[in-house]
Amino acid sequence: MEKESIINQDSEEESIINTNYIKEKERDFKKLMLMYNSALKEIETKIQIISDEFQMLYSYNPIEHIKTRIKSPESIVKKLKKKGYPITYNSLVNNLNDIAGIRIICSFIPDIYKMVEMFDKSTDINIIEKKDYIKNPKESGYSSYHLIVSVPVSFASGIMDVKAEIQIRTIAMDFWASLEHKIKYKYSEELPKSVQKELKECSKMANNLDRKMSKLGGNLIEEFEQDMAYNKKNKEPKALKAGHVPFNFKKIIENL
Ligand code: 0O2
Repeated sequence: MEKESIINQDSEEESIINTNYIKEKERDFKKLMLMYNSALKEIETKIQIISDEFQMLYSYNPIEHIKTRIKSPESIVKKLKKKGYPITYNSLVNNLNDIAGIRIICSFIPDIYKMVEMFDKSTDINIIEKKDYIKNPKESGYSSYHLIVSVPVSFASGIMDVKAEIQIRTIAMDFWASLEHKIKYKYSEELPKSVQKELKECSKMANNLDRKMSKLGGNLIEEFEQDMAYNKKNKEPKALKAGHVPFNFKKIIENL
């Protein structure tokens, strides 16, 4: 099914540069939101499966919590205007990747990369773009790992690929980003330079805290994988760290 068929064709001339456009075409907007909401449900289920798989494989769940959101009409219009795109439904579908957003909060930094690896292996989620703002933080100090993805969603009228943005970050990164977002709201104009500087300082502090905690926590998943590789090579059990449950797929399959 063509993307345009779920929403009415709207010429660029027809567009009205304010939120009234969305209000006037409420029915189309509802259809769009149904599409993005369905994509969110699909992705959430997939993340839940990845999370269960982690729990089963490593007796460890790197996901602290998950948040989902659909961008508000005001925020959609603001972003389209900011980026100089036309305010139409076609433009919104084609130019914005984060109408549907999922945020995964992980415990430690290595967990984020392990999650990305799991998404890489997933055959149901198609990764369109990866943005590593952990290795390359934004000018503001913002860090997170972003994945722009698409998922096939089944509707009565056919299957459609819907785009979404997955933000993966630690608790410290989320703490900084959430508060920075709130602080930005206090100012109608651009943030004063002094505030920008202090926020950048705070992001460095959050980053140091993250790295220290990650060092203390160690790379729990990697350690477990190393233990497994050692066991395989030496054919004798190596003492596993607390919480690590020896896992033998072959044995489980044989006992089924
Ligand atoms: P909100 O509040 O989530 O609706 P681009 O690749 O530049 O064309 P885009 O979408 O600007 O497209 O990409 P980017 O910058 O990779 O990521 C966008 C989202 O990341 C933002 O969405 C925020 O959620 C988050 N983000 C990026 N930079 C910052 C920052 O400096 N501070 C905070 N707190 N969050 C940030 P929105 O739509 O801008 O906002």
